[in-house]
Amino acid sequence: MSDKIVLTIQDVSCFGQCSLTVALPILSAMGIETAILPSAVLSTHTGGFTGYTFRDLTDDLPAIQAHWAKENVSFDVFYTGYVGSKKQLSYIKNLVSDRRKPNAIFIVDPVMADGGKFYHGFDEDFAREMAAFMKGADVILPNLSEAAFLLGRPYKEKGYDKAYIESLVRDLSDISGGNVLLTGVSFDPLLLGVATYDRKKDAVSYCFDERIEGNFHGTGDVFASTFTGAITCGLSLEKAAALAVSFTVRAIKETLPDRKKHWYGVRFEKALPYLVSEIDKA
Ligand code: PXL
Repeated sequence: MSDKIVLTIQDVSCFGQCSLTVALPILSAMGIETAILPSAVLSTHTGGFTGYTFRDLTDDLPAIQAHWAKENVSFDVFYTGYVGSKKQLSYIKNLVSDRRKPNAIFIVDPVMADGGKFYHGFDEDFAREMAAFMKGADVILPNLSEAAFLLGRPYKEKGYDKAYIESLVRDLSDISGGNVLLTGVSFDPLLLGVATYDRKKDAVSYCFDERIEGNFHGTGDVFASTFTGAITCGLSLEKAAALAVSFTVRAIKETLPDRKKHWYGVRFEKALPYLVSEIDKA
């Protein structure tokens, strides 16, 4: 079991099973001490609800960082997700370099888009800032839409080949300087998964599982949290990607019987015993 401390930076969507309400239970179930830095507090996530509240916490960040510095609080792993403002990106960058332990790992999920469209409140300008923010990240976890916006290229949902995916992951890695997990990749209508680029080995590998038709909100956060936990526990890049894929698929399957009513997220909680047993075996 890992004795590393993860700091995850993303919003609190009070209702809706995403961001911190997903990351914290997943990392805790994996036995990992997890500190949180909420980037914003929303009454719900923005994917399908209307009229949600949004409190931006950007201005709280410098004081939180200063207090942690005074208390000598530092972290082994940083995992960033949904970040509410451009100004916050520069505060977070500063915090990561200030509060890192030697050999700390920096994981960035550049949450901003899906299905070829930006989430509410994000635009090309934010994508440019996010690309700059990712420099120096050890691992980045974009989906295909985020990859397209980060590289300023048209979004391709399907009809691509391995050469296209491999040029995307290599170009993304040139932006960050680290490893890349590109999610939502599919070469076969029955399979969906992730392309992993290991920069040191200059090698691309793939991990697929069954494709379950439809859009499941919050699965990017389930995936990124599981991956972060697995890396923190010492799994290799490929094994961490494979565990994140299989746990995400299980979380989706738990939701299927109740899908209409439970449209806003996935019932990942029901799949946590599987995650615990897999991480115990690893
Ligand atoms: O799951 C990504 C996410 C996180 N946080 C908020 C969101 C979304 C996606 O829509 O709206 C607030």
